[in-house]
Amino acid sequence: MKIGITCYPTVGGSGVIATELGKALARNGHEVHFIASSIPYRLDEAQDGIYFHEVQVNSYAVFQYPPYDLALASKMADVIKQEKLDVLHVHYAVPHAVSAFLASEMTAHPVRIVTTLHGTDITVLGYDPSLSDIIRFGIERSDEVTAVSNDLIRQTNELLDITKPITPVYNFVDDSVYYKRPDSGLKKSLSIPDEVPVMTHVSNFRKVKRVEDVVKTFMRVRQEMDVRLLLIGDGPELPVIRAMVKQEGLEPWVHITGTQKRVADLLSISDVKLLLSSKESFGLVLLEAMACGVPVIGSSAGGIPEVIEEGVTGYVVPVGDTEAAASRALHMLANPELRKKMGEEAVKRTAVAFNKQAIVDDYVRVYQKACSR
Ligand code: GMT
Repeated sequence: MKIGITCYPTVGGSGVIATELGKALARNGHEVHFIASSIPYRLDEAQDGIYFHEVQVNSYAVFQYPPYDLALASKMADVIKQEKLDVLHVHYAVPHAVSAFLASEMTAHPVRIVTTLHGTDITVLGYDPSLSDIIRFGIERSDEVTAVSNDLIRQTNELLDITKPITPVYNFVDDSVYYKRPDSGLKKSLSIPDEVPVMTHVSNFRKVKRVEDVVKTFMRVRQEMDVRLLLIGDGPELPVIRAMVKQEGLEPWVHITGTQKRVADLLSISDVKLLLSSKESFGLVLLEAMACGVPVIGSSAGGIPEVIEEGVTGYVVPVGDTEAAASRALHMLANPELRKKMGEEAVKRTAVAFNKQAIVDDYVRVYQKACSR
């Protein structure tokens, strides 16, 4: 098949999934055309069967805002015509599904539109009455729609009153990147003694991630045992978290690493991973940790309970309940055998329930269904 893929190219779960999916599709013999405003972050190596079409957004004086959605639609229409795409798979309903609809109207070639919902387009923008009609339009004009968790489907139906069936297709993790690696001196380089356990959080430090709850959980655990905290990633809340760490006098025990390419190495020296968000349609970072053999503690938000098998690969705690998160973390960290067992179960679960090839095949079935219409 000839497949176009549009995603946000920046660091973030939706871009990671879109890019890894495109790479896997090309390896399986499909021709994949990425259409985005810059080369997606994970598309760092040349690969047969992969093409990139850059969307250039010009900023003319008459425009108050650069017209990304129109430039994207216009580029999509060009690529559909030139490459005779069978499917255009867009990640995010707004603006991408709407641009895709516009592009398909601009060309006579019968391309099928597949839209994947990742979360923020529904759980944040869906609450904005000025946007809900256009999000619904983007979804309803797509030939097939998928969402990354059952909870996201429930929220989409509830918030937007959607009647169109939405297929759940979970996220996956690449186990050739995310696996438990031997510690080649990383703990030492961070001045963390071998026997001291490590708690880790990875995110884009947006408000919804509630990183202050991670720090509070860590402080509570620290009252009982020696432990370190790794904060990986960057985003608007990082200065607030940095200030909190300083004010609480936690600097010697908290390592703020910023955005990292060596996430799998950092996860491999971690003993527990925390994701305590108020909204989270899936939580790809949980899967990345689980694949590295790290048990996880997540909040009960959105799709997180679909990722964690309660009591087997980690624990789910109510949003905002840092006492519960700390008690679960202490229970795990004080029982190395339990922690190890949960880590092993986590690796198994990622390989079975979130298997990359199986999920890539699920997407191909969705494309075939769209094309058979
Ligand atoms: O979490 C973010 O802020 C980034 C966002 C994105 O666009 O990458 O993540 C969303 O999509 C990921 C991939 O499907 C999911 O794993 C995240 O849970 C989801 N984020 C939210 O729902 C807040």
